[in-house]
Amino acid sequence: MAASETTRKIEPYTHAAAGWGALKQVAVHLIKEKVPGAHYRMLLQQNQPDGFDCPGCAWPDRDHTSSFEFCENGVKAVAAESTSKRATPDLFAAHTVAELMEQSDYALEQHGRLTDPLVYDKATDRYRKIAWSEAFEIIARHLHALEHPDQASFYTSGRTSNEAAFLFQLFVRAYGTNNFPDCSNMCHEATSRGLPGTVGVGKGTVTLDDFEHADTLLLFGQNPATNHPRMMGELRDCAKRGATIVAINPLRERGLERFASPQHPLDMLGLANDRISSVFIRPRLGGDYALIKGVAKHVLELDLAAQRGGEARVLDVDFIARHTTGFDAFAADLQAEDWDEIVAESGVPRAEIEALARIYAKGERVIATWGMGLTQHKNAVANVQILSNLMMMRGQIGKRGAGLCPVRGHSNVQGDRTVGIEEKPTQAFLDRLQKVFGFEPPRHHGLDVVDTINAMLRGEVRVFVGLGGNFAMATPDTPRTWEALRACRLTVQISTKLNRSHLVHGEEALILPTLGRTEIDLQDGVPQGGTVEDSMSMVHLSHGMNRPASTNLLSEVAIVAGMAEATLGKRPVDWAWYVRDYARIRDAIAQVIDGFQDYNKRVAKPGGFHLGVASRERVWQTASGKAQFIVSAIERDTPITRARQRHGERLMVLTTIRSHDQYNTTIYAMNDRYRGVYGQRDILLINPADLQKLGLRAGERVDVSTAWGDGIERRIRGFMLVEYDIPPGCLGAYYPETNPLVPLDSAADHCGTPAYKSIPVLLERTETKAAA
Ligand SMILES: Nc1nc2c(c(=O)[nH]1)N[C@H]1C(S)=C(S)[C@@H](COP(=O)(O)OP(=O)(O)OC[C@H]3O[C@@H](n4cnc5c(=O)[nH]c(N)nc54)[C@H](O)[C@@H]3O)O[C@H]1N2
Ligand SMILES: Nc1nc2c(c(=O)[nH]1)N[C@H]1C(S)=C(S)[C@@H](COP(=O)(O)OP(=O)(O)OC[C@H]3O[C@@H](n4cnc5c(=O)[nH]c(N)nc54)[C@H](O)[C@@H]3O)O[C@H]1N2
Ligand SMILES: [Mo]
Repeated sequence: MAASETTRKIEPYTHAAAGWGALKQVAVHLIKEKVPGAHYRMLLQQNQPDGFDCPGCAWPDRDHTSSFEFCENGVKAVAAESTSKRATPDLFAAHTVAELMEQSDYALEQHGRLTDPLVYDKATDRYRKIAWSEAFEIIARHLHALEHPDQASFYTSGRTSNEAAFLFQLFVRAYGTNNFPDCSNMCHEATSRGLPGTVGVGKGTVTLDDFEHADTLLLFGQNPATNHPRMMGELRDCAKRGATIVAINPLRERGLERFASPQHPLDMLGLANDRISSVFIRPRLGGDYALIKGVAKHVLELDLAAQRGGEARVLDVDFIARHTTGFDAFAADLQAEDWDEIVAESGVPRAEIEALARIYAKGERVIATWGMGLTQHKNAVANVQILSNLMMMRGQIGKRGAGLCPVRGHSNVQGDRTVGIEEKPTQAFLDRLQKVFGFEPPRHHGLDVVDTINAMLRGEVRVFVGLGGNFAMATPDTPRTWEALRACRLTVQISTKLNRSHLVHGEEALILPTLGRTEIDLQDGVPQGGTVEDSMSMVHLSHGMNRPASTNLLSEVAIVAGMAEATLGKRPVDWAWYVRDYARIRDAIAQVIDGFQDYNKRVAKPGGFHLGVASRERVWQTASGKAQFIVSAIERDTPITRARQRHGERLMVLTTIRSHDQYNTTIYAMNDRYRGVYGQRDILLINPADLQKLGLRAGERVDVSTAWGDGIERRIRGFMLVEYDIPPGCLGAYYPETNPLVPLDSAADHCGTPAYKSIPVLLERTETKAAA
């Protein structure tokens, strides 16, 4: 088991990120997953023009045709999928669900790939093999039995291809609901909802080419050496070119400081300067909004000073006049903001905020990137919008080498939204669906992730279908989410590997095993490709190369079509006809969604095509037709400030983050190399001053409970304290073990994302010695 693979230890990591350590880990993971030698060849095809798209992150591919871009965590993602281990019906015959529930999440995934469709048998508490046709009929029977289609909810995780996602939304809307919770609701939703208000499009405005021309990079709340390792190539090249790189992160992440590229021999030999960030700014958790506001305020002050001194303006007055509205109100709000408040709320000294403002103001071509550190807070939408405001002050949007760069998570999370996985579809999109397919789609908005859980708890959603993902573990308030799933009449999970969501199920339950992206998908004897859209709106085709893990797997496209046909017959389309050739689905997408004209032709070109983002061209699809400065305030009354009033200085704020050896809820191993944590995940990062203040010692075990004040006890037990360079009052721990602490109603304003990165908590020494 896990812990025996590496002994528990805490040992600070002193090398540059990546380097030899990364190469060594690749071998470790290929061997552990017993990846067949014949499959190694495919690693060279990862992100190559005629290869497959890495199922890891959404960072775009460099347009290189010969050299192989090495990525440790990409290899782990591929190794996890092309493992030779199998979770066959025998496994489920040998163990009841209750027994499997005793196994760790790590152990569950280690059973390997699912091989056959399975149905839950209540009498024996076991899953047993079932025919595909029978499985589809069970789904149809349940969907028909509902009084209203809104009593079913259809989740999508972001690995699903455009083709499968488009067919899924067509099926679900033809069935009659817009209930499309998706992983994006928990991820970059603040970006997708926040940016349309400022620049008109909920996507980033840069491409990789811009990184080659930027002179300044501001990296907010992301950990690329672990979560987007291929981004490190761009950061390294920018650093070598002399660009100024600023990391804004409460944790001093190793990979943001030093990085040795396995692509470059001098780096590997330690002969090159491996510095990444020139400046590190460390706000307290959730302090980014106040920090960015402070930077904007000082940019205004610098501009006034420049005017007084007769120097060149700091603001891009031409851009502001021609392209924006609302600047005066924004400027007035900045002027009225109090510096003491900014410093207190951000946790950053005024001198540092002013220094950051000077760096930003000096930059001719600035890119701002951001990850979950900005989007998983109560004020996440305000975070994204004020960053957009800041960039607009100097016209840093829609010019070469500059722009907004949200760094998405799942490899096709952006594409899934583009092709219609959206619980709040526009009327224009629905009109097009209606016109092309001749049915009346539901017009009212559907449920997102948190809404779905609440509706299940109220008995209003009775059927759940998950196209990928691990809903039971990724979502907040774990005990309540489990109660919600268990209250369903039917839960269906379309998955590659066994996970907790298969074990926390409804009265009836199905597991439908699917092909992964690395596998050959044959339809009518012809290999099919699937398309994905990366974080920079590049759409490309991906072809699997490995033999499928089992002969009884169906592609996601075929599974969606199977459910649709069993439920709706040939209405509104002949589903099987689409399955025979995915190019037909792409033609349908092109008819419904702008930007996809000649889809098949354009995607056949190596590297694919850019989907076009209006804001990148300085075309503003907002209400005013201009980019809009949005005024918002530092919030003074939040769940955290209220908890602090109740608990005083004992109150701590917890952020939940990814280790280096996990992919979301999939745990590859128990280590977090760059943070120096080995053989364990039940740890809590804490500042030494807080240990002293709370009368605790490093190495001791504590219980963590949420200070929410709603009478519900939310507690995790026996977490070991690890002294760490993290701002006072802040704690860090791994997701998903910490999800029981996140209240369902602790969600971001205007977008509903759970506030996974600012949980008010209290610590107590764990009572029993047994936990250690
Ligand atoms: N190997 C691997 N790759 C992945 C994933 C994975 O699990 N493993 N997950 C994928 C997915 S779905 C996603 S969304 C991305 C996630 O990629 P990231 O956004 O990098 O993910 P996280 O680990 O959640 O945390 C991000 C960083 O935010 C910082 N942070 C926490 N709170 C705050 C805050 O209040 N302010 C600021 N400024 N920073 C803060 C943390 O210290 C951490 O460095 O990665 C994707 N890629
Ligand atoms: N506390 C806390 N919670 C969080 C976060 C956090 O930072 N902190 N991050 C949130 C974020 S950003 C996200 S994106 C969500 C992630 O939420 P999800 O996307 O729901 O979770 P994953 O862990 O990525 O899903 C893993 C499962 O997907 C299945 N799978 C893998 N590949 C495929 C495939 O090709 N097809 C199909 N059908 N199934 C496949 C496997 O069975 C695997 O067990 O979690 C969120 N939850
Ligand atoms: Mo994500």
